[in-house]
Amino acid sequence: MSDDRLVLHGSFTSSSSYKPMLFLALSGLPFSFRTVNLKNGVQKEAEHLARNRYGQVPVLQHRGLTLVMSNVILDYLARTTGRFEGGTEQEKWQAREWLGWENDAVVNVARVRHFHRFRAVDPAVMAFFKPGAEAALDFIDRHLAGRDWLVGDRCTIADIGCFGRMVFMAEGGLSLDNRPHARAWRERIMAMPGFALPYDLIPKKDTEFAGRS
Ligand SMILES: N[C@@H](CCC(=O)N[C@@H](CS)C(=O)NCC(=O)O)C(=O)O
Repeated sequence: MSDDRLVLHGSFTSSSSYKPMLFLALSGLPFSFRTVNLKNGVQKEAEHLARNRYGQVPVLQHRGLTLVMSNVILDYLARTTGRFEGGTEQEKWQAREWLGWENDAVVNVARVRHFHRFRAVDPAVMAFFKPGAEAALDFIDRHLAGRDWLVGDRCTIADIGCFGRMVFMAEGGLSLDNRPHARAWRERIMAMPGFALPYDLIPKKDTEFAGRS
């Protein structure tokens, strides 16, 4: 396979995998998807650890490079394709600032969902993480009052990163029902060409995506 082809390793249950997957789907770029079965622990096997020392997904391989961490991958994809970049130099940095915040705050939404869906935890643990998750959703809702996108006047990697990480929120008992600005933003993202939700987008087996022009 040409090393110019983007190869994404991920899992259909993973919000971190969904983030770059959504970028690629919205961009209409061709790429190869390689599934990593998290349930069977494939992420901890030597072959995958050679790609990702942390034993996690996602991983992006491109032009001889191996990239891990979903926000690093979004940064790389925006830089190399020019898609979903901020409109000005300041906005490019702001988009990355949101990704940094996302990794501190929106990740709590993913944790709450993880505890609900995959690993029962002591109620005290849930009580610790849930307010952080709700606060992250409130923060996004407040920021979006009077604006369409998190940064500037267009959809950027900030929107893809934050939305992507919170996408499974209903599985964690969280919602945007009382967050009208965030709800309208989600509808805006979902109306974009190429959009699909994770279970419709991320395959359970290795797949070649042709892309669209
Ligand atoms: N900070 C990392 C988090 C990656 C992560 O937590 N991946 C999860 C799936 S969403 C994973 O691989 N879990 C399996 C494991 O840790 O064994 C990123 O943004 O890529």
